[in-house]
Amino acid sequence: MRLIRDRGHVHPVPSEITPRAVYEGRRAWLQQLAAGAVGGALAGWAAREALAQGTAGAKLPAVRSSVAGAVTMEKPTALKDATTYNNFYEFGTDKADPAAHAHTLKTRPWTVAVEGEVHKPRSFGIDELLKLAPMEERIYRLRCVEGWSMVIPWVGWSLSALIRAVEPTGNAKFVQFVTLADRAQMPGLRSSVLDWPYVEGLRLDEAMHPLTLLTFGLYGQVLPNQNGAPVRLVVPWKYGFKSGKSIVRIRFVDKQPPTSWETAAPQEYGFYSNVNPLVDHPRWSQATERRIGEDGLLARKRKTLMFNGYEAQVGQLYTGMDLKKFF
Ligand SMILES: Nc1nc2c(c(=O)[nH]1)N[C@H]1C(S)=C(S)[C@@H](COP(=O)(O)O)O[C@H]1N2
Ligand SMILES: [Mo]
Repeated sequence: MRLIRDRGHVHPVPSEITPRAVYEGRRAWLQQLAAGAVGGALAGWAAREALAQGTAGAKLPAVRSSVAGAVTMEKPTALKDATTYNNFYEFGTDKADPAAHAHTLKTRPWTVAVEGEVHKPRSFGIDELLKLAPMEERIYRLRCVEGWSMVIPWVGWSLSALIRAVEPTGNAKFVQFVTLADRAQMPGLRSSVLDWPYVEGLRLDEAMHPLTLLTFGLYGQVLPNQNGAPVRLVVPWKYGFKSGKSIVRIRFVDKQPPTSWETAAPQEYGFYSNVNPLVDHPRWSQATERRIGEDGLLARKRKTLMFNGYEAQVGQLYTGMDLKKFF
């Protein structure tokens, strides 16, 4: 700080003092800003900044989707259930583990490398992905192979937008999704339940289907870490494990790629894994499901629907296929 001397006294330069009123006003303003009470441009700036940082709870605005089948009228599962009852084995195998441990996941900076059989391979920063296509709200049923389901308002855009941007070559027949595997951030990697990184895959036409959602949020907010921040897939007509979380690489390939669950137990988990009440898991029936939030003595089990209720939209992808063989 510069000082002025006058008649033996030493003062700071007036311009370098923050007057008390200004200081206090600023503090009040920051508090208001944090509380979301400041309207207009400043709040807009704060919201964009929170979104850019991937801050938990940051607003992720979206428009209602017009894609056929994208919005089920079923009652959404409570946000609390959707964010505390999770499968994300990189953070432990207990349903409560991801919510308890995923705070160590660093979601910025984040890049997704897109490579393989494409004319325009490139890396996307998460900020570029957030702007690549308009965010849509999709209210999807998600059914886990374990026999429970949820209804979640996801936020994202059709993966087809990204696929078009990188221009697959004629050799691209499948898409592989590779997710983060970092021991420093993910305590669950010490366990060998699965081969890490967690990998998943789709046939190219499944990946191009408008219902296949590259997902950045739920309930109008940035994805909580335990739900696969900062970017995951949601494929609503397949068992939940096809929807890989915290994706870092998307690879276009000519042959059906290995997937973590098929590698771990090929007789139990096939590549397709379409929700199908007619094909039982070798150790349990797939005919019914328990809707999370409807538990309790009086809760009735729901009948599991073919393709999880999305048959009208996706059934034609599988015409002529023996779905007992390609399970
Ligand atoms: N990387 C990764 N992605 C994953 C998993 C996982 O263990 N690791 N579990 C899958 C399973 S089995 C399910 S049911 C869904 C659960 O998503 P949710 O917790 O957001 O509901 O995530 C899938 N994606
Ligand atoms: Mo699952």
